[in-house]
Amino acid sequence: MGANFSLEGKVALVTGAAYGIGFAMAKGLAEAGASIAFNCRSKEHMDQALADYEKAGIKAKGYICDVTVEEDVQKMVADIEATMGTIDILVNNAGIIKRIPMHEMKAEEFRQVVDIDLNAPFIVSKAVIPGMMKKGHGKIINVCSMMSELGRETVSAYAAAKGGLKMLTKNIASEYGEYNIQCNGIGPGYIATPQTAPLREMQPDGSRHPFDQFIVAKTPQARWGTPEDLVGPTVFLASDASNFVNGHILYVDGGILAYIGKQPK
Ligand code: NAP
Ligand code: GCO
Repeated sequence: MGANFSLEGKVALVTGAAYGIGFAMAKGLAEAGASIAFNCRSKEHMDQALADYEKAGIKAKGYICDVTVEEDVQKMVADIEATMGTIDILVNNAGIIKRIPMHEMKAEEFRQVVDIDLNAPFIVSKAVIPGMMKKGHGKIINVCSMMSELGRETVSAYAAAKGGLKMLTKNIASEYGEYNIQCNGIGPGYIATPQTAPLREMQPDGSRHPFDQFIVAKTPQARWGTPEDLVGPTVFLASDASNFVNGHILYVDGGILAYIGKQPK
């Protein structure tokens, strides 16, 4: 094969990879050959994650570290560099959402979402970029969203943060391309994880949640995505196969952004 998708010998840090999308991405990177470091905030999630990685046959190094705390992130990155080597691949995956009508949202709640979903990718990228510059290569993948492009009711903070993350991606690509660092985004569509579980809850009458039905109708592939749907695109953007792809957002959405929607019957 002409393209090189192997991650043999690479060190990857995936933030928020205790479960959900981050876990699947980290597992996929490990299967392509990378050594994995990851973090999350809670000890309970960490214990479960370490057991899940072990069960998957992956030796992953876990850190309890909140991505919004710059000092802790700097310490985590320094420890990874000292014990595993320079970070070749960073996936800024950790994120939260708050679904609250904007006119009822407290400024503090808005700030918390922006802090985790936008300020933290800045903090973690800032921590790994010097090592990448020194080594002469690096891959940063920011986990964006449909809400990097679209709005909807109740997700003002999330959309503001993910729209900002799209532009941070383009700016990192612009600023560090000359150091052979590629920064791209992955924009997942609607993916079945704990974050979206409330949108898929069965109704008391046994019917599917209206939002669940709406998303299936809105997606040409007529289903929710799975975290595993994101693995191929992640490995591609982490590997030498994408060495001239920079500042791009790869939407992995089953076609949502291409589709005007089904005509009413
Ligand atoms: P999830 O199931 O809620 O998992 C989030 C992960 O991030 C957990 O491991 C969580 O662990 C960690 N985390 C949250 N805040 C953190 C912080 N401050 N510091 C460190 N770790 C933190 O979410 P997901 O659905 O997998 O989503 C992952 C990413 O994809 C997010 O950026 C999300 O916005 C984005 N996304 C999701 C979808 C979707 O449909 N699910 C679609 C597009 C984009 P702890 O709680 O232990 O910290
Ligand atoms: C929501 C969802 C989304 C998705 C995702 C779409 O409430 O609309 O949670 O925002 O999780 O980010 O790409």
